[in-house]
Amino acid sequence: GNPALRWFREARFGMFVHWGLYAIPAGYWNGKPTPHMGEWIMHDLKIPAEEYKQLAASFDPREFDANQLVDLAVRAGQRYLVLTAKHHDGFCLWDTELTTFSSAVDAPLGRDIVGEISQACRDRGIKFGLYYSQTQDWTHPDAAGNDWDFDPETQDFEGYLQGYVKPQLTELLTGYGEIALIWFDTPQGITAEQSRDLVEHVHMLQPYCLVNGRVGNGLGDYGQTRDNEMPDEPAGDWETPITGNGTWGFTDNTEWKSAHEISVTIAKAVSRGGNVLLNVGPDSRGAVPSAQVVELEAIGDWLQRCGAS
Ligand code: JFZ
Repeated sequence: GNPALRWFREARFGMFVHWGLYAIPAGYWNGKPTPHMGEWIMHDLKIPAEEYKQLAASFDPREFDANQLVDLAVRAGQRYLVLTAKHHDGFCLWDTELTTFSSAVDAPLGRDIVGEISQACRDRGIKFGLYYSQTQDWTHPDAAGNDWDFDPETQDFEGYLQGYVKPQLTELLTGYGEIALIWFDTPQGITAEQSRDLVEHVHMLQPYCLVNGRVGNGLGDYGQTRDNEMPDEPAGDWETPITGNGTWGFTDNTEWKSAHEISVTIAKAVSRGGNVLLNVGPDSRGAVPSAQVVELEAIGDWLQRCGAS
């Protein structure tokens, strides 16, 4: 196995950060509620790419402070953080050469969020990883997932992987120091050869960067459970991603799991050899909902009292 699994096995608890343009509509498009998770609004309401992309012009969370976010992870007893560099909508949280659809160029904010959070993590000894949607990209004409704007019959998915995904991964794995892991997602439709190509590309650039199981086709350095689920007993290296409130991207949902429930989930996962990656969905100003801040602090307290952090 990858020697980097050493830190992963001791990590136990991490912060997942789903942040992007979907935090602006926050679950509603022209007053209409989206039926599922906030970050899926473009897909579920079939919003045309040209219309959705205009959200970038309102992405201006000037008050966002990466140090505050990572300080919260530290207080919660979390040892790693995974940020959505690019989710299914294609919006990029770094200054990429491959598109202007990013927090650094199309957004008035004009900042490199991946750079800011990676620095804050490095300063605090928190491992830093990146979520990257490798198959779905609803604003890229050759990627999967958007059949209301693009025709799957004429798409060049391999061209998108070679000409867009891999160059973007090169940027992320060469421009921001040590990347602890790449968190791929929704591998449906990707061939074994294509998954292998991505794993090799990551490891060529950073041999100790872990790749999660959702790169597809049984590959990757560690396994993923279904969201909010876990195996009954120790089962190799695994992680369970969980939401705080039933959505990954920010919405007005207030059905928070209790700090107690999450603490029990962590205890169970640790006793079965896995890690819990708990999501936070910052709002359009970059703030973590205050109810969740209180909760994270209570979990951190609990971990400290039982000697786990
Ligand atoms: C995916 C994404 O579509 C979602 O937006 C979020 O980023 C989440 C962490 O990952 O959703 C999934 C993927 C896989 C399962 C469930 C939701 N699964 O295997 O049960």
